Amino acid sequence: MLTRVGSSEKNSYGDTVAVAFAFSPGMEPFKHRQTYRLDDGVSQYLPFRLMRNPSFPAPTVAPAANSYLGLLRDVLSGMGSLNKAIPPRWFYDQEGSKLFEDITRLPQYYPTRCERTILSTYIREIVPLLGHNKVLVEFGAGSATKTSVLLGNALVSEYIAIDISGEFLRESIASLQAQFPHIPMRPVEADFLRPMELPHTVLQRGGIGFFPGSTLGNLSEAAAVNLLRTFGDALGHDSILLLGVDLLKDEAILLPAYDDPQGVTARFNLNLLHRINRELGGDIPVSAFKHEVRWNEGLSRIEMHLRARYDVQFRVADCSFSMREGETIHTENSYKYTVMEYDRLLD
Ligand code: AVI
Repeated sequence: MLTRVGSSEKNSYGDTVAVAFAFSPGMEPFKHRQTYRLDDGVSQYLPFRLMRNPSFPAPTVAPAANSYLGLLRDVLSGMGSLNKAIPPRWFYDQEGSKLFEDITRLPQYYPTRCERTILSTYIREIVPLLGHNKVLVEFGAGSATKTSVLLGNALVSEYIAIDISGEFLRESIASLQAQFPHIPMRPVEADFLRPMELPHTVLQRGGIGFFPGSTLGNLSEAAAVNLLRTFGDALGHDSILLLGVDLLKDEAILLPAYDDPQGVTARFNLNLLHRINRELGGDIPVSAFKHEVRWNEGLSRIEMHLRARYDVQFRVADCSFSMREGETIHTENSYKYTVMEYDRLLD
């Protein structure tokens, strides 16, 4: 069932959902909210939020792309820690981006399907809220498959697609451009987690930030709040953010979504080791590792790890590492929010 969540409706967990808030001007970026969610009976639902942004200064820091040094720093520091971990943004090289697209088509991976349904069902209601002739800015655009729903219905003056995986992004934008030849499009290879300066047209005309896919859920709460502030800064005065976040649901739905029997998510996770070998001259024996998914109830998050099947030693960029059987490299968190927690995050 699709619902627009009003200010006093109950969700299936019984808590009240509030959608309109007033913040101190200039203190918090996003003021007015509207939520759309999908509840298909097995608590598979996911909201979109529309938020309006009051006045904000624009930062001047340049974006950092998918750099060798960034990968080297994160791998050496993450592998040198007591609890080994590598940030999930390094999943998305050309191969990883393709594997992620395969994940989004898996029957077990519900978020992409749910979001598309919400967007296309409510597009007539969403479009007037977006205004006219603003610049659409998608953060982490990837294959930009949901964007065509917005581009085909909203009146936007330009489309800027930001993604860390440049080659993959350029290919996706080329096919989107063929579909919408009248809309100027700009692919920008950048890490949207860093403060960024967007083309001046965004500040002139106002921006519509588009951040679907529940990528916000891959960040800790503090990092998620920082990111929303970064978006507010980059989009500037009188902008809007359309945001998709996955909600808490049953473990029986969550686990197969991240550990599909077809092994696609396992290949996605293990590709990180192949990438390290390829790009940092590593000799990690990839077959010594297996994909592991855990539901961390206390922290309300899915965790992905790479578990050593046996004691293993390897080198990366002339540094030696050893891991004991059963030891893991923590590669991703995917937080699942209740509507109340999500609202608190936005507050
Ligand atoms: C990109 N991100 C929101 C996905 C998620 O669901 O956390 C990444 C992913 N990892 C495994 N499957 C999908």
